[in-house]
Amino acid sequence: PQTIYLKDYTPFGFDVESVHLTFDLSPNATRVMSRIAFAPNPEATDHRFYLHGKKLTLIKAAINGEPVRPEVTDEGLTCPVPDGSFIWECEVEIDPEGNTALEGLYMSNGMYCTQCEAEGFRKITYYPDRPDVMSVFTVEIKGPHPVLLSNGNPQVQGQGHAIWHDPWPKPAYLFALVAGELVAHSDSFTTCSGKAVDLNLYVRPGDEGKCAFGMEALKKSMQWDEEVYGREYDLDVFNIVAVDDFNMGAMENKGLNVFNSSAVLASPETATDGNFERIEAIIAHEYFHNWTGNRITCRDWFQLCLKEGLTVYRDSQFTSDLRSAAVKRISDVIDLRARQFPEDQGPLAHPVRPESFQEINNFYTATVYEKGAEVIGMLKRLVGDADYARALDLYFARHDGQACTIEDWLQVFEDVTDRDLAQFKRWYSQAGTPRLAVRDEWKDGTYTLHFSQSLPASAASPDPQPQVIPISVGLLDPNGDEVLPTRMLEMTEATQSFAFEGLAARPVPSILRGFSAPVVLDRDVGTAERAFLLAHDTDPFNRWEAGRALARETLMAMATTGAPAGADYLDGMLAVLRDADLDPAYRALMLGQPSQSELAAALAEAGTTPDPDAIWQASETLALAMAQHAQDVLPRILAECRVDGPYRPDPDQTSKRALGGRALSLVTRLDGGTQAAAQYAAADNMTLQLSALGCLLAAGKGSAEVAAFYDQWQDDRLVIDKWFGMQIAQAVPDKAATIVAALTEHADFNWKNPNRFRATLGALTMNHAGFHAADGSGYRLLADWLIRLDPVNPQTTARMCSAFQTWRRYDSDRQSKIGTELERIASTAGLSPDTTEMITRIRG
Ligand code: BAL
Ligand code: ZN
Repeated sequence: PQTIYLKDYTPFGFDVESVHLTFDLSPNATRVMSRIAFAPNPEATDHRFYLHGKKLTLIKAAINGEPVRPEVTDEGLTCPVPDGSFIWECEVEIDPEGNTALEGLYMSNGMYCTQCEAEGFRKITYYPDRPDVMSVFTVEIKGPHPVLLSNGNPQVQGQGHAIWHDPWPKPAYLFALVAGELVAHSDSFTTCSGKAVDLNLYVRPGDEGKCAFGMEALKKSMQWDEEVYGREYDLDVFNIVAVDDFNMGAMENKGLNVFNSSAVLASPETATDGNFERIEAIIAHEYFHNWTGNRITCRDWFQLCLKEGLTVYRDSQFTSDLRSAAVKRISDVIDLRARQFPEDQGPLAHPVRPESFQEINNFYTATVYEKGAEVIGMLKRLVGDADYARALDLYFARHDGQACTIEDWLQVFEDVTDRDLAQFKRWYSQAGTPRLAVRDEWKDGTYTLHFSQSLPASAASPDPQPQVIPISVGLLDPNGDEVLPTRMLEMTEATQSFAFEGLAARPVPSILRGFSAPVVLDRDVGTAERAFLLAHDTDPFNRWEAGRALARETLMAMATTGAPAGADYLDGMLAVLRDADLDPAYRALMLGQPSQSELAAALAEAGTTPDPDAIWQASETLALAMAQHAQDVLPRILAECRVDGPYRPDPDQTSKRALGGRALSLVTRLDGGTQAAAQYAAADNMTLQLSALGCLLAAGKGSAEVAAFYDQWQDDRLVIDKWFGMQIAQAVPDKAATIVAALTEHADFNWKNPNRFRATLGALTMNHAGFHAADGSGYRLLADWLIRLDPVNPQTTARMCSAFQTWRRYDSDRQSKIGTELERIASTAGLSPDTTEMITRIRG
């Protein structure tokens, strides 16, 4: 495979003035006719005419009406062209039904749909498939389907024929087409300037009852973007389509978002509170891309974080505004540590803006997305809210209609603030998670914090330099009262000290409040101080963090020395659980244990080889100890968390069910499942039904409920994904691979459907001790299935290879077993470039 470098960027030799596409749909022989107006790009020096194209059968081509015979390869074509402007016409044939990779134009349950980001458009027709080539598209669709959709506004809509015109210049990756027997859930939105926009959510017949929540989320997103970012919608219609077979969560195609059905369809009976919250966030994310991604796009794929980091940041602001900001922040940090930290600290580490890649699909990563969003959060913290708003206004005004870079993005902040952001830019160019060590000193009424930052050298950053780290700090006095409210320290040096004078007593510091930078904080803190912060910290994030650290430390001791559960942890948690003034969702997060994979990482960092079985056992033992410690209050908590009245996925009810779910899982450890079985039997919504099922399975019970659940939901594919996933999530370590193997024999294991594959094999990789079973059965099973899926769907295969990225943490026996599987995958004949790149990087 070829490596592409950021430094080699050159503009395309031609501008595309207009694109006219005609689709004659047929499952195995769709014809695509293109008529494209090219003109020499005055900013380019290389004027060779090259169009990308893959898996296309060229029928004919012409320039200015004269037939031509281009030179065609597997990747594209070249052709002599006249000087000046010219019209390119071309007809190709493609096979949507045979397209199992789900990239380009493909079929899902009889409907046609597309996925073009990043480089799928070249599987539809010959085109300069690069994000800096933007054009106005007109799309004509012919096919025997009641619904025929593309980007922009409809010009003609009739049976078997439609024409769509998108007036906004866009890159090809934002192209979309959908055709099928679909039904619409419709609504409308009036924008701030009084323009009416038709909103439609298209679904398969039978799914109409699962649209209302997504539609409300869309309207809230449209309103929020007007109010908070001053961004108004810019077409007459906004369409969303739900598709069952989809590699990603959703896609922001201009005016025609295509969604994985799991990211949009929801009803109280079939979706959990977590599903509803995720749907709200993804609808918002894709909608927000209309400005951050579509109106202003990326110059090249190295700049992916320009749109993704910013849009993730914007959707997190949206969720914080609609729901609890503290809960959202904590949830985001849990996710960052679970997905981004291992990436940043292992063989797949890359900068937020990578400088080279082989397969761009492998760079839709937690680093580009989530660390990319953290970087924007830091920038906002450094410049302040007012200057952030001014910089964003300037960004939209200056770059509307352009394909931009991170340099363009930082320049607007420099222009607005007169700050030099050269050092800040290292957050985009250096890979790895910085470690921030801190020690404190108390002398004569002055309290000093001495910080030092370090970043391990890596291939991407062989000579790492200090980064700008915003460190939010508050100080508490020994009574737990705040003596210094949150203040932001701006660290720019490798080592730097900050002094606080005039204090009556040595304070207790609360450092990195709100997780003000994506770093690992190293500080020797005693259990008593952690317990003090757990009880008193006024910063909700750091209060949670204190509990998390206590949990981590006690679990590490339990897993390595067999120590009993820590009393400070148990007492502190009990006090939190009892505190009815605290948001139940916040208490629920507090009660959650660090994941077993996070514990494995923490042990490895501390120089101890993690033992997955011992970690699993410690987690089980701690949960039982917590249940026993909280025994007296659990009935009251369960009663408090009962929700009367009809189900609503709003913050109030969701919060109660979150804490109720935690309480039930503790109670199940004491009563063996009596109350969980009762909740299962009485449940009238999926949140309660699924949480009860999970509790029963964790207790080694629930076989009757598993069978009943299947009988009840066998016709609902999204619920059956949960059925697969829950059995695997709750499998005990030594049975996990056997259970997964049995489930892959089930008639409903449609392994070509990415959701089902993820619900099964993906769930295995999340069951830490099960995946890392000492006999290697988990590794072998995953490798078997990755090898089978790769020729069918390289993108989903490559993504799941990251389950092996942490392999160097484990003992030599496990490393050897994983090494064998990596070798087996790598030596598979015809392995895709996607998977080849991932396995090569993971093996190092
Ligand atoms: N652009 C790919 C899907 C998303 O990030 O919204
Ligand atoms: Zn996105």
